[in-house]
Amino acid sequence: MASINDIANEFIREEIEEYLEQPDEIELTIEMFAQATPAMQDIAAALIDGDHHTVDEMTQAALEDGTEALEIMDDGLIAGMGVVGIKFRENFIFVPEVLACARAMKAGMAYIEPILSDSGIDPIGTVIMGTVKGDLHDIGKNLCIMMLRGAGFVVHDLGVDTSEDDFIEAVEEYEAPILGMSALLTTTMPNMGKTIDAFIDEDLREEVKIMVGGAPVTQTFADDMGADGYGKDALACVALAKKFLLEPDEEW
Ligand code: B12
Repeated sequence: MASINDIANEFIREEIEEYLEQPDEIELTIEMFAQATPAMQDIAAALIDGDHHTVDEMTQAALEDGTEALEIMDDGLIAGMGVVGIKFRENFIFVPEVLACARAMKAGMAYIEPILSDSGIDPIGTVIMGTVKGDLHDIGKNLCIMMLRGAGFVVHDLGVDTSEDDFIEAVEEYEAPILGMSALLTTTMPNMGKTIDAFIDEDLREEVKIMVGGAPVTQTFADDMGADGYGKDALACVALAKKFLLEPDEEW
């Protein structure tokens, strides 16, 4: 088991000591950062600090040094956002600070995106992705889109606050066999179920495989609302989309 002294970055050590209270979260966070390189820890620290200029420069430098885009995304950007999420939940920081962190995340993702989205292979299928109605969170959805494009999918991004009708229209217009919905709020999660019901009402449910995700979503919730699959992260999102395509008749 790693200890806090295995983390090279002093700012991150202080953040963990000052803001994290739940033992399991402390343990997981220490494990996560202890296995990350000092350069990735520095990116995470700058993101937690909401410093988009530094995240921008460090991401570029890490790529130039030969670090894999996926490592920067996981060990730098997503790891940093994990700490931001805990501080926000515990009311140590508020929306303006989180927006600064989200801006820093986007500054890093701007370099990662073209790399992860460039599959260099022929398109393998079409996916419609959007964040559900009432929900403005798009960072996780955008990561999924990046990874799907990198795996060879053509993705039509409907953005945030997407209504049931917009999802239906897009699936019909692009004849997409796969739809992915993202939700980050417990209050907007039911809109995934409402969208699935709308597909049933329009007699289109059999035409499309529906996957769902987002921090509060669980496999049980996905099953209860009648989704075809749930993915916990962007890699799982790609794996699901591939399964839907290759084995469309399987139960998920
Ligand atoms: C950044 C953030 C914001 C930013 C969003 C910026 C943006 N452009 O997205 C801002 C500041 C705007 C914001 C606003 C609000 N937020 Co907010 N936010 C967050 C925060 C800190 C991080 C979310 C994030 O980006 N995570 C990083 C990404 C990479 O993770 P992810 O989204 O989970 O995505 C991954 C997986 O879930 C999965 N995935 C995601 N989508 C999909 C889809 C499919 C199909 C699949 C298979 C997988 C998949 O793959 C992704 C990549 O690995 C979370 C905390 C948290 N723990 O999640 C709170 C959080 C979601 N927010 C919260 C709240 C309350 C709000 C506000 C209501 C605050 C307010 N008082 O105004 C508003 C709501 C605005 C709205 N109508 O949507 C709460 C929700 C609580 C709840 N029970 O519902 C949280 C949990 C914070 C908390 N209190 O703990 N927020």
